[in-house]
Amino acid sequence: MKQILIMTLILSLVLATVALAEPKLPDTKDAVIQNPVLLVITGTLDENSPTWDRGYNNVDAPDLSCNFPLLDSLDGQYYDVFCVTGTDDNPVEIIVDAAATTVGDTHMELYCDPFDPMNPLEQAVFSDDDDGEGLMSAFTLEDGLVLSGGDYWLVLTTFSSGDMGDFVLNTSDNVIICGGVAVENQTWSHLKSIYR
Ligand SMILES: [Ca+2]
Ligand SMILES: [Ca+2]
Repeated sequence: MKQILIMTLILSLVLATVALAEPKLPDTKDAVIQNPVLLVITGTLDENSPTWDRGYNNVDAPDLSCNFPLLDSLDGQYYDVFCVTGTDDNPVEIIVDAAATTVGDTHMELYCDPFDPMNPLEQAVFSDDDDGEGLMSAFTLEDGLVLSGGDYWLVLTTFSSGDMGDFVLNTSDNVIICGGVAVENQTWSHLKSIYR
């Protein structure tokens, strides 16, 4: 009887460990941007960045009703967040520029407004780990993500906690910063000061 109890305990611990671990799927996609780039978003993740407990789900189907099924994952990643919206009813592209990014393994989420980093599994529209070049993240044309319905919050974060570096996101020409700010010849810090 005692042996059965110990075996049950061990099995429970193994199952709990499995449930907490996010699977790293084989990297079968290496998307690069197809449409002209209008908006370039840059940033840095380091010890000055906020942290959150990001979710994940490798389903390639955005949910514009804000119920994308994010699952609990590893905790404590640095993140940055940007308000974006779409200018037409065509799918958008938001793709990490692998050549210009020094973060080793990016993760990207999109949320409806409001976005609450303390409740990272709520309000989600989409998520991606590795659909860009190598381990970079990408929302691709094939994903069918249309952002004409209002303001959304784009989160750029890392796969693991402690990862740092610079990142560059290219977006197709139908993505703008919330409020319709003209982006040409603007620095990102200036744009942030407008909507924050
Ligand atoms: Ca990744
Ligand atoms: Ca990839």
